[in-house]
Amino acid sequence: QKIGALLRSALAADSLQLYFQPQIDLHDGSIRSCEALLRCFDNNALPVPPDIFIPVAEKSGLINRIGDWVIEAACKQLVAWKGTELEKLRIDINLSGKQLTNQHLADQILQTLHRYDLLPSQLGVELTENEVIGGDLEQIGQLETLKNAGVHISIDDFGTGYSSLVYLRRLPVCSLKIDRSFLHHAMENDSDMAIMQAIISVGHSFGLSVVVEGVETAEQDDLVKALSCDLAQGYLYARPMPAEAMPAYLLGVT
Ligand code: G
Ligand code: G
Ligand code: MN
Ligand code: NA
Repeated sequence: QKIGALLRSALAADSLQLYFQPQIDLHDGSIRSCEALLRCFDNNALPVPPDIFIPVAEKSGLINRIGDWVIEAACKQLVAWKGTELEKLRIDINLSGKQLTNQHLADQILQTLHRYDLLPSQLGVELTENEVIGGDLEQIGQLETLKNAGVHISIDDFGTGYSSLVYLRRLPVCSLKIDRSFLHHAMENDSDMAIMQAIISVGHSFGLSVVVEGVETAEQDDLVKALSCDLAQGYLYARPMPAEAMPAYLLGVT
């Protein structure tokens, strides 16, 4: 209830914020995309973790308004980056499965992009495996609409859900993001290592790019390169940061 009220007042005051975490291309070190991560601050300006407020938002139905806010905020950020060194950066937002039950979501996203004079390829969406699999044909049709228009579609936390490989083949998807728990344990656990290798190999054979999450150490960076992952995200390269910090980060990298 307290968190519900906090979210409502944050929406009213427009005080939610997007943080951005760069994705590193492991082939050439370039950065062409970043994940947008929502931040909500309490009355003492302390961050409330999304793992806490997203489930509250989903239960209370606020997720639709919050989701709309995120779509708008990502588009505004892309506009703000126009004409700067960040203008080629794609922003990937997280979608909650609940949002896909809105039959107009895909059209709404495409219209918002159009209204801001942006290309669909400047935006990506991430959904977890179960949110995509659990969806009916209508919902998968919406993802298809987005993908056909050029929006990048990623399956988030891949490996933790229940998708069969046959199913994966039919889904409108561009990338798989391997859940960070696998990399975390891969160093000491052979079966986690085997799962990572399997995901990468399946992803590649379906023509998908494979993103590994949670790279924190140089050893893990070596490993994911050796396993021929395509992209990586993690604290080793950059923590999620406010938009203001992005230009300096990219300047330091390139
Ligand atoms: O940094 P991190 O603590 O931001 O994110 C924790 C979880 O919250 C992740 O699983 C992420 O997918 C989810 N999350 C972050 N931002 C958003 C958002 O804008 N919408 C939704 N639905 N989930 C988000
Ligand atoms: O579920 P999703 O992939 O959307 O969640 C992204 C979450 O992972 C965010 O909470 C983000 O802050 C977190 N994250 C990003 N990089 C790392 C990392 O290297 N280590 C850990 N532990 N968390 C990370
Ligand atoms: Mn994500
Ligand atoms: Na994830």
